[in-house]
Amino acid sequence: MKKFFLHLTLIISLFTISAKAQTKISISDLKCEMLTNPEGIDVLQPRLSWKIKATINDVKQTSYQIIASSSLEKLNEGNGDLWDSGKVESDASVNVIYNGKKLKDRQDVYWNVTVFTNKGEAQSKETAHFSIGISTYADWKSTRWIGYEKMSKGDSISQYSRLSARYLRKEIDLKKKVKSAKVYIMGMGLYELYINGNKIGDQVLAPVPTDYTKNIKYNVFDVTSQLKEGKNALGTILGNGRFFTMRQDYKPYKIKTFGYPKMALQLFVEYTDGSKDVIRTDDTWKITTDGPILSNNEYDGEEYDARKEMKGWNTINFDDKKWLSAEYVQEPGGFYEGQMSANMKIKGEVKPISLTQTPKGTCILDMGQNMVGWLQLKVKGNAGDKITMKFAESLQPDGSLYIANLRDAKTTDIYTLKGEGEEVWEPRFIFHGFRFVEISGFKSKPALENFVGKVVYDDIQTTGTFDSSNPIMNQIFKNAWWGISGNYKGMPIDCPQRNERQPWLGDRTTGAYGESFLFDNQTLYAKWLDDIKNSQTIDGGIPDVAPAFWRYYGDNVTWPGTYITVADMLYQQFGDAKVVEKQYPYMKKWMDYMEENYLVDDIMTKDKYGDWCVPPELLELIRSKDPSRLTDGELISSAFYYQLLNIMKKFAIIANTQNDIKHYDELASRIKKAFNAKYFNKDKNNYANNTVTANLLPLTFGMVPEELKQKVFESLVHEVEVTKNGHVSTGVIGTQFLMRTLTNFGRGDLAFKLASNKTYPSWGYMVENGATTIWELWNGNTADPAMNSQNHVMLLGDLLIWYYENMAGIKSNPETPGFKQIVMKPDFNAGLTYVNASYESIYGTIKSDWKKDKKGLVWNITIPANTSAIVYLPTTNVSSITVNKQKLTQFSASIKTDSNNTAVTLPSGSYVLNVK
Ligand code: RAM
Repeated sequence: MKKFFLHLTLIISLFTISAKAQTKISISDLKCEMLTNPEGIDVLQPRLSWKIKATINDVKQTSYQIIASSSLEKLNEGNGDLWDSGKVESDASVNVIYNGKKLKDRQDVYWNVTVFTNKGEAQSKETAHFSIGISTYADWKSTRWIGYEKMSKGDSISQYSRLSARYLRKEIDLKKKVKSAKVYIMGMGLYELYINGNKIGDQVLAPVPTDYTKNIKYNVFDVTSQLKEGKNALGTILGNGRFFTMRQDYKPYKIKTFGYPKMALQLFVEYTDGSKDVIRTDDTWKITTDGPILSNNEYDGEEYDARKEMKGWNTINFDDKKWLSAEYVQEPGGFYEGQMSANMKIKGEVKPISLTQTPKGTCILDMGQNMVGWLQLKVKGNAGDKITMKFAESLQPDGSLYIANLRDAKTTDIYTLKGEGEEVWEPRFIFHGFRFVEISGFKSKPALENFVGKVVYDDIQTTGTFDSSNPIMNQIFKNAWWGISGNYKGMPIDCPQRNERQPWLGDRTTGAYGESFLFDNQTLYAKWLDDIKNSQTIDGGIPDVAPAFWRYYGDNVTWPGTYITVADMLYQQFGDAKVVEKQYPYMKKWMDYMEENYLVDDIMTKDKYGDWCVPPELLELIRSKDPSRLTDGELISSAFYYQLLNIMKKFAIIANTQNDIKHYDELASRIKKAFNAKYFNKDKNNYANNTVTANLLPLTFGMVPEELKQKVFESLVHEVEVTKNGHVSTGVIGTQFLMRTLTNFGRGDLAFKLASNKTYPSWGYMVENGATTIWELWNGNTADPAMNSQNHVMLLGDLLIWYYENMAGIKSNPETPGFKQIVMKPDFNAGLTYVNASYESIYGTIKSDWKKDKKGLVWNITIPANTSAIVYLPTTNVSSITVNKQKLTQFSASIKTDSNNTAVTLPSGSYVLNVK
């Protein structure tokens, strides 16, 4: 009797656990190759990922089963005609490689997954879908590139080149009922696509820019619902983007040009009876340059004459007799690739906060935020009235626009009215970086309601939130968010406002890593690494700007080295080993090239930018000339190269080229030796001229002999704390490591001082002086305008990494990349009294919310399902710690203490930790 009872209990409790679990576990996000646009995937073995969400603690995946089908019907029937993985015993829930039937070009794949966990099983609620792109050139061969390779009235090639947008159209007759249809478009530089008058997709400024002589991205859209049996109209508008870049014709040697805008498109239609049709660009398409977009140029702005609108141009039965036949034009030259990263989108709106009349009779509009995008205009008036909008980041003391720092960019949009009641307009092929707009042409004073700011950046998710007890740090975080997002333009650019806007490598060396906490930037940076690879010279050289729209092939370590550090970021933060394998041969080639050409007596002798943009001796300078502020270039390049060798050692294991390790190892120890011999001052325990950067680099990279580390650190601290009175003295190089190294060596309080400073030079000084983004220069409010953008992200250094890893305590364990295990070790004593932060990792949301007062510490944390965390509590008194109101000692067996902390490994779930 007794036995039976026991048995029964067991069954019941088992049953309750699994029944509970069934309702509490779900799979929220299914992802394939981390794509935003799941059409036109460019790999035949995509990686599949899913996130398990659970409201119960301690959920670990034990196995999974993926079903992939060629149609939704088949998938719903459980028929995995492409792939049924069977039940695979594995805890892998991210980057699982598709291993089913060989996928064909343009094939649709529908998939779902069932996960089995220690707490029950769950099936994905959503169905994921992707389609394969076009892998062969043969498929495109009979599709012709078309365009119009001449200038029209009003166009010019000059310092401020002008070119009117191209409008193209084609009517097609579909004889039968459409079952499915996909369109593949390469519209260079920028395109908008319409079918029967409707815009296809919500992307703007598409596609992402590349060096079009190397590779060209096509976009894919499912347009089944847009087409009907009978006549249909296809229409496109082509803008200049980075293709027609004849602007600044005074520097032809520097700025790469590609020619006039052009396009290639193919539309694949399948009818309900199974037959198929392909519509391709050819010379039966019609073209005109005589539309309303008179000029469109990223730097100078867009001009639009609404009187020239061609009503119905993108619908059927439009009279296009006056249009020309499209010309066959040359292919741009690059390979055709499916675009795997996000296009830009209008991601938000900003309402202006004030409108002030100027003595000139114009108005100054204040958006209240330095933003990137454009202004939507609402206006009533007569045909021919002109509204002019000039964009700038700040104002002069007299209230007029400050435009000196834009250099020769005109940043002006002009709208000419058609005079038909209320007219609403916004540009299509340009963007501006601005807070203020000077508006002229209104007959009477406009109202705030006439304008809306459109915030434009890559369509990627914001993944991080951060709030703390320090208002300055919180405002810096917001400014960083605006700066980073605004400079995501299908590639990371340096600034969005002046006549530059280039993807400079050195601005992102460590920045990309900090940014990855705020944005899901995986596909953006994976694409950028391809841009960098494609810009490599035959010898192995990597430029400072990639795509190399500006030709800077000067060779140095710090800017090109970003190629390697960004790959490392993708590995650490997203667990992306595939990107490392892919880029490895080219990274190695560059490392070898630098070694062969510039390593002399084990010192890397080539540097170009030094510690770029240190706070200068005079507030109006851009660059310091004072030798005591500058760090030796060869010291910087040697230390950096040493660090890159260490990353390459790790990569060699991932890429399975282990023979390289020995070489990297030997070279690294030679460089370390030569470096210490050359730069270490034995008598003073510091390096070279004792700048912060000179001491910081060898300390951070592990080049300082063990027994001297503490002494060198003391030299560094003395410089920061005493000589510089608790202020930064570093530029783009040193600032990348400053905050973490101070904290890791036990001076989190000094790092906190730097982060919360309001006096010059500091990030807080920017905030105090009205910055709503991050400046290019520490002295951005006083420096020479020749190089002084108010929206640059490079001086962030490692600040954001420090916010997350050291203040919130959200860090991926380097042993388990991609946050499979999280290290939660906030520095509770640095100076903050609370932090509330979250990060959406590839496994799910990580939260850290702590508060410290006289009564002790309360810390709420969330660890995503299928991960774990090592959690550090700032006490050695284990009995003072509770977890969910239970004594820690009763809660967990995996407790370790060191001289300051108690560490416990916790499985997934939400916990309230208390230290009394
Ligand atoms: C300037 C830009 C950029 C920087 C280069 C070296 O043109 O500000 O950010 O990387 O210089």
